[in-house]
Amino acid sequence: MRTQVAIIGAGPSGLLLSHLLHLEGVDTVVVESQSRAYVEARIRAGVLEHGAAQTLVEAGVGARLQREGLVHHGINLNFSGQTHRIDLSDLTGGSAVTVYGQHEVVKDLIEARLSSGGDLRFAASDVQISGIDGDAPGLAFTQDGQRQEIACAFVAGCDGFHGVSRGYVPASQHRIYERSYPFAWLGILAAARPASEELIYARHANGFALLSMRSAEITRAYLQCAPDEDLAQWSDAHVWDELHKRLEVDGAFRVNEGPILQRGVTPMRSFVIEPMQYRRLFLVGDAAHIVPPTGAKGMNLAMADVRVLSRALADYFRSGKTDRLDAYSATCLRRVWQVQRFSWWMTALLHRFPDADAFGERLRDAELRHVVSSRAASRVLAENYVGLPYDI
Ligand code: FAS
Ligand code: PHB
Repeated sequence: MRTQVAIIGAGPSGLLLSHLLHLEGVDTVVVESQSRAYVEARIRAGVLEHGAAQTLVEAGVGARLQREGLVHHGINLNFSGQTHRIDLSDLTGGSAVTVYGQHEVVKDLIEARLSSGGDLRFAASDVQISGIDGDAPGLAFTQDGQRQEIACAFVAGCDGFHGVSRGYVPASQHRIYERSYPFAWLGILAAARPASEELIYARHANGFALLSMRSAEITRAYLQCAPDEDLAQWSDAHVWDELHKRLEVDGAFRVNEGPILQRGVTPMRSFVIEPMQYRRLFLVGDAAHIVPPTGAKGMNLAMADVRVLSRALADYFRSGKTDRLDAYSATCLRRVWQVQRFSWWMTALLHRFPDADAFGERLRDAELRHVVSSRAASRVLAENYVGLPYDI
C-alpha cells in the first residue's frame, strides 16, 4: 500500500487531519487500534472553542454541530456559597463556546471521511513506524490477522498520550516538560436534565466540581477525587450528595439526579514534548501534549495543531516547500504553552490541594474574588476560555 500521509489514531486529531488533507487533495490512510463503535462511543471532551467550531463548519463537517450544539455565551463560578457569571461574549466582543461532545465530533468526521472514500483502518494492532530518518517512512500493522505495510512520505502521530508514535523520537532529540496533580476527576454521565443552562465551575472545601451537559436531557458532571480513587467507594447517592454540596449557592442550588449511565476517573497532568516533530514524523494533539481538563482545552488544542500541520503538508505536496513543515513544532508550541498556562491556572484556582497551607488557600480565594470583580481579570479568563486567536 502507498499513501502520502500515514496517520496513526482515529481520534479528533487523526480524523480532522485526514479530512482537511482530503480537502487539499492529499491522500491519507488512518490506522486505529480500536473499533469504529468504540471510538464513536468514547465519552471525553465536551466544549468546542469558537475557532474549533468554525474550523469544523468551514471544513463542511459542522452541519449537525450547528443543529445540535449548545452555544454558550457565559460560564459560572460558584464559591463561598455564591455564584458569579462570566459573560464570555460581552468580554470577548461576541465570541462564545459550543457544548458538543467529542464523540459527536468523531462520529461526524468518520461519516465525512467514509462518504468521501477515506481509508480508515479500525481494529489495527501492533502498529510500527519505520524509516522516519530517511525520505521513505512506512507503517506496519496487523488487521484481521494479516500483517500490512504502508509506504508514505510522512507519518502523523495522532495516537494520544498512550500511543506509540512519541516513542519514535530519540531520547537525545527531545525534552519532556511535565507536572502531575495530587487529584483526579471522577466524571459521570447521567440521564438527568442539566440543572443549569450554562456550565458551573465550583471551588468548595470538599473539592472542585463541574456541572456540564451533553444535551437538554444529559448531564455531564465531575468531582475532584484522589488520583487513585476507588470508584467502588462512590455510590450513586454519594456522587449526587457531593455534587449538591460542592455546587451549592446559599443552600438553594441542587442538581437534578437521574440514572448514572457512565462513570470514570480522569487523571490530571500537564505534559509537553519538545519538539513535536522528528524528521518525517509529526506528533499531534495528545500524542504531544496533555492539559488538565479544567480549561476545556484538550480537544481544542489538538485541533489547533491539525490546522497547522494540514496547511504545512498541503504546502509541501503542492509546491515542495518545507518551511511550514520545518516550523510546525515552533508554530504549535506558541499556542501549546499559552493553553498549558491557562489550564494550569484554572486548575490551581479551583481545586483543593492536600498540601496547601492556610495562607495559600486565602490567596486562592482572593484571586477568585478578583477574577469575578474585575472586568480586566474576567476578560483574561474569557479570552482564554473562548479560545485565543490561531495566529498568536
Ligand atoms: P485521542 O486520545 O482522542 O485519540 C488517539 C487515538 O489513537 C485513539 O482513538 C486511540 O485508540 C488511538 N491509538 C492509541 N494508540 C494507538 C496505536 N498504537 N495504534 C493505533 N491507534 C492507536 N479534554 C477536554 O477538553 N475535556 C474533557 O473533559 C476531557 N476528558 C478526558 C477524559 C479522558 C479519559 C481522556 C483520556 C482525555 C480527556 N480529555 C478531555 C482530553 C481529550 O479530549 C483529548 O484532548 C483529545 O481526545 C485529543 O484528541 P487526540 O489527540 O485525537 O487523542
Ligand atoms: C465536559 O463537558 O466534558 C467538560 C466541560 C468543561 C471542562 C471539562 C469538561 O472544563
